[in-house]
Amino acid sequence: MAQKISLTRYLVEQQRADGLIPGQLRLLLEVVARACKSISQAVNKGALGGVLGSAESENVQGEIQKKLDIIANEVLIEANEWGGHLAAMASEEMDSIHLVPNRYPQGEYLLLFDPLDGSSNIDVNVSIGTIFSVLRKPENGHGQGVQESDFLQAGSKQVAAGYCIYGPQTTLVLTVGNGVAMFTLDREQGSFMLTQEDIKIPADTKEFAINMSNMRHWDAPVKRYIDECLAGKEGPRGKDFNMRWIASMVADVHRILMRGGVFMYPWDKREPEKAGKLRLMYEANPMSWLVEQAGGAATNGRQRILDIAPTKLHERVAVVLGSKNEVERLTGYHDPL
Ligand code: AHM
Ligand code: MG
Repeated sequence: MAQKISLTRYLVEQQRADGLIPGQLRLLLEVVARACKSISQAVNKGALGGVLGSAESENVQGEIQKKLDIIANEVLIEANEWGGHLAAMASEEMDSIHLVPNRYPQGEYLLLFDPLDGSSNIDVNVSIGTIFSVLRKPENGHGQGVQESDFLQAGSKQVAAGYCIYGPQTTLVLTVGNGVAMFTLDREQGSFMLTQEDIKIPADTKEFAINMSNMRHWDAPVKRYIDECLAGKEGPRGKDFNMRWIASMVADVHRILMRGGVFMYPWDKREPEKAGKLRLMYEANPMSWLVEQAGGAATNGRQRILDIAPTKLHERVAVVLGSKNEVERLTGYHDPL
């Protein structure tokens, strides 16, 4: 039987092989994985752990927080504060950045996360997940400690990105820029074990994911694309399409990494001043990099997501990602920038 490879061993071997993972980054990824294990335990306990339901507070996006949103956020902060690998963190659940307290050594990385994505699925026992993105702290000219502006780097500057999905299995999916690897949590051993390497998304698909209830609010290119899919064999695409919408981006992206598909959360007329629902820095950027590393594509309809220069921490963005040929088709339906 082939030898099983733990996440720890995988990271050590990556560090040795091509230096893609410096020591501090390896420690960071181990700590994030440990935090995800602990979030997975809380998610698993559900009602028995008293973790379900609303926390009756609001985050900076004006969304009601669930108890597990707050628990997951605290787990990630506490796990990452003291190891010396980070300079600061940012989260969907915190208005502003969280600096590593002075009593701990400062590291050279910045960590961004959506501690528990798919919040509307928490109380109904449907897959949810943690999404994370790692940037290097820039050499800043402002001569002060880390500031929010230090986080405002394009997604192409990420040095690691991934997610952990809490579903029938707990699975960590990771890239450090040389492909996408997947690790499944072995609960008896307490470790993430490598279960798939070099994941590839097929360029073509017959499956799309979009919240169809928003159809009347979409822009013409998105309407056209979906209308053509719905027309099936008799329509211009000449094939029947299937639809999935889990309402947890982690679960929808995971399916796309496993078997292809296209995921869309486009701009819509409900809140025209917002570019989209999803957040650029800790949702769209890490997912876009994973998808590109798996041979797929990710745009906001007009532009490659990883090229967008962010202007604020909680910036929103329209998202089209997944199988390359479908993403290119829908992007082609939009007017160029
Ligand atoms: P969240 O981070 O507050 O959970 O919101 C993001 C989620 C995504 O996971 C998912 O794709 C989307 O919101 C679902 O939105 P909707 O309920 O509008 O379909
Ligand atoms: Mg989210």
